[in-house]
Amino acid sequence: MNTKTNAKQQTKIFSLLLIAATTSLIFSCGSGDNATKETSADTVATDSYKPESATAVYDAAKIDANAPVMEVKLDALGNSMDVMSFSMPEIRVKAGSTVKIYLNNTSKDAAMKHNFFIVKNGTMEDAANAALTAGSDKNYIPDDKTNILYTSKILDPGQSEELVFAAPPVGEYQFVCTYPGHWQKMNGKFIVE
Ligand SMILES: [Cu+2]
Repeated sequence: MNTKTNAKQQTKIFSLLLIAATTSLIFSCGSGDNATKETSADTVATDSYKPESATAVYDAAKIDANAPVMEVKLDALGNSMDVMSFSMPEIRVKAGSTVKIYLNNTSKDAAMKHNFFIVKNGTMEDAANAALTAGSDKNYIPDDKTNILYTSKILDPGQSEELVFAAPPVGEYQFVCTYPGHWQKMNGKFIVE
């Protein structure tokens, strides 16, 4: 076999490989379930990964009885909209734990009703607007919870409540009161590490 023939054969093999690769690419790029079945196991695993899935499968009510409990004392402070605030700017909890927040509305003014939401980072204003639309009939809890991980009911002045929920997946979130007009002053970082 001389060098010339060898090179020709290599070109032929390369062309065949190229056709095979192109064919597999066409299958990979197909849409729908059928296309997914045609592809290799590796590709299926990649296709099934969705960035949203981490929180989409999160269920605050799914509490593991054996999980460590992290207790947090959080006060809603102030008797007017000018000075109202949460007592902590940041809450840190461990992933896999059960979170117990003792939320105490220390206010005395009738307008100082508060709640506690955990929302995806950067969505607290959207949550507050959606809560406003939901209104008092729905306890200021929006129907669409795409970006909302946890909601509490509204606490009247002087009321307190123990909020118990499973820690969300590792990440940075926001906690916020969505009672109308409160979100800008009543919010903080909720960090799961
Ligand atoms: Cu509030």
